[in-house]
Amino acid sequence: MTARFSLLPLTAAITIGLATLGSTAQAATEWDMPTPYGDMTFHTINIREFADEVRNATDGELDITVHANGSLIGHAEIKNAVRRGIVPIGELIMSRLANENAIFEVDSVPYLASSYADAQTLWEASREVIAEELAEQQLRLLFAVPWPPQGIYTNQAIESGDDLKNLSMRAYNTASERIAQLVGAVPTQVEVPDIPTAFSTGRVDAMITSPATGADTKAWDYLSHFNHAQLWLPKNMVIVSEKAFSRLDEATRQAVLDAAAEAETRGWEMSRQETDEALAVLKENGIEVSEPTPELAELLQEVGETMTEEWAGRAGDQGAAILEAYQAARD
Ligand code: PCA
Repeated sequence: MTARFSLLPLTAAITIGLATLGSTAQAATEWDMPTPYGDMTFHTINIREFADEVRNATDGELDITVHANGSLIGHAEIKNAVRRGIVPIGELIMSRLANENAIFEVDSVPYLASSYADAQTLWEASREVIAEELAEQQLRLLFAVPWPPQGIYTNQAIESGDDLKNLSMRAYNTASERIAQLVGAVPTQVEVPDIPTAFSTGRVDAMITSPATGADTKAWDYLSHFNHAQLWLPKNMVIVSEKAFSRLDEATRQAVLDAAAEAETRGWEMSRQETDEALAVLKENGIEVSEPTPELAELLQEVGETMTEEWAGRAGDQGAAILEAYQAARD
């Protein structure tokens, strides 16, 4: 008994001694990074690779842990959590901030930029304005990567707009909500992790998203058709709190910026590849993949024009400047 009591302080002394020794080296900075999206999503794979690169480049001095699936912080809260310093860094879809400023949803206007080349040009034309807008909230934009082109999942073939009327359509931002309204469907916002339940409980019977998210959520379990309408390519962005960033030493800041630039280039490439791969997975699992019929294409073009006008009205001078730069770069 006595021996045991006398051993305890000794163990504690050794532990304290080791901790003191260790503290001569600078303690690593640990950052938690929430994302709303799942482990298997290419975006999540890409940001984990970003975290690995930062860890390697800084010899473990900056250790970023990615928390997928909205497990740490829900999508609606991620931006404010970074702004308030609850977490230093996070990923979210840019267009989720549309109600703060319409420029954040410039990448979700139907047919404004629906190929990778145009999406890239639009990003170059809008990046600075968007980064400035975030900087006003002490947020630094690190990088942005698009989802594959958005299409429409249903349980029957869509020949014309009539087939979309009154469907209860899952949406994820104001643009997907608006397009649903304009084709006569009824939009319901549902986050990706909640998609399977929303279908199995009958809350929704159609959805707007990418081949990637359809494959990730096993759309074939509850849907039969995908219309590859290629409406727009919405982007995820990674933002860091300026306060947390400025606390890093110079070399670590540079390592973050370098890894961010690489993550952006890599992510765009992953997204392109994912489009083809996910379309193949959908087909393999029995989803009928088709392009819009001429009637549907015409309707979606009209809806696109309406939404472009509505967006330009909301986005004001900043929006006009983005459109001008975009058109000039395309000509
Ligand atoms: N997947 C995400 C955003 C766009 C996409 O392709 C979603 O469906 O919410």
